[in-house]
Order: sequence, then C-alpha cells, then structure tokens
Amino acid sequence: MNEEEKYRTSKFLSLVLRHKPEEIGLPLDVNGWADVDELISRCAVAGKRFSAQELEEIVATNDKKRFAYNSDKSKIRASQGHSIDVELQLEVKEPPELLFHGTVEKFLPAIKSQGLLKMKRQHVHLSRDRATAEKVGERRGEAIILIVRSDEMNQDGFVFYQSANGVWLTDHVPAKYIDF
Ligand code: HQG
Repeated sequence: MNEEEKYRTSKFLSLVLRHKPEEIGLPLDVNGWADVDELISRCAVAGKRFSAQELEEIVATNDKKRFAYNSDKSKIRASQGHSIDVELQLEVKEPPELLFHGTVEKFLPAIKSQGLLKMKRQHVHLSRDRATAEKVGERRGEAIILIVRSDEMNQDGFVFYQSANGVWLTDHVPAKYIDF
C-alpha cells in the first residue's frame, strides 16, 4: 500500500469509526469498538480493500495516532473525534495552564458570545501547543489561534479529559476563559 492509499484508507476509517458506521453496516459497541475482522470484511464489500497487516501499518503510522487497538488487537476504535454517541471512558485529567484552539475569523463573533461549543462532535477539541492548533485551524482557511486559560477553568470546576492520542477535550469553554 503506498502513502496515498494509506491516507485514503485512513480517511475512510475515520468516517466509519467516528461518524457513519452504518454506511458499511459496521456494528460498534457502546465504547466505540469495532471487531477488526468485521471491519476488514465490511470495508472490502464497500470496495476498500486492505489486509490485517496493512491496517496495523496504518494504525502505527497515522500522523495523529487516530486509531487504537484493544490489548489483543481483536478490536479497533477511533481515539477521539466522534460525532456518534460513544462512551470512550476517558479519564479526567488536570490540564496544563493554557491550551490552544485553532479556528477561523468567521466563527469569532459566535465564539465571543457563546464560547467554544462542541458543535457536531462530542467535545470541544483543544491542542497542547500553538503549532498543532495552527494545523487544526488551517483546515478551514487562515488559522486564528485562541488561548484557553484551562487551569483557571479547572479551578472553577470544569472537567478536562485527554484522549489516547493526546488531544485535550472538554464540554464547553465559556468566552470569559478565552484570550482572543
Ligand atoms: C468552531 C481534527 C461557531 C470551531 C482536528 C471549529 C481536531 C464555533 C468548528 C479535531 C463555536 C468545529 C476537531 C461557536 C466552536 N460558534 N463556531 N460557538 N465553537 N466553533 O471539526 O476543533 O484530523 O468539530 O472553532 O485536527 O476544528 O479529524 O472541531 O472551527 O483535532 O483527527 O466550530 O478534528 O482532527 O469544527 O477539530 P470541528 P475542530 P482529525
């Protein structure tokens, strides 16, 4: 499998493991896990063919470590980013003093009045460094970086989680904790 094929397969895996498992009739359990053999066979029926070994390579080399196996590698799930309702059983974790969020200009008026909302996903996504937030924002145009005073939020009782691949997650960031 070349880099382009790996990239396209990883995009497809994000689609079925985070957003639309029904597109290929893939059952996910309440914690978001799919059976690896079933994933491979259902993807093949949908015209996306890859072997168990190729899947392992995609999981291992994915730039953001988006997917994770269970201990015996019989199951796989996305580590974060879901729009479907899954219980990832994330551990509550104390955040660093500041976290970053990359967005674009057109969302600023709404963010200034409502704060950061989770929109279609299950959490608001925050990055631990500015460079990562730049990449997130650039998906939509010229990135605007917002600085979130996460330690202050935490002291005020807001809960933070960190996904298996290092993304910081929370339910809502009120505007008063954001430096624009
Ligand atoms: C914006 C990718 C209006 C928010 C990335 C963002 C990340 C508001 C968009 C992960 C708003 C939601 C998540 C408000 C927030 N009014 N707009 N009140 N509050 N927004 O894609 O953080 O490559 O759901 O600024 O790298 O951009 O898929 O969230 O622009 O880690 O693994 O609404 O997705 O990861 O967009 O990105 P998203 P996000 P993957």
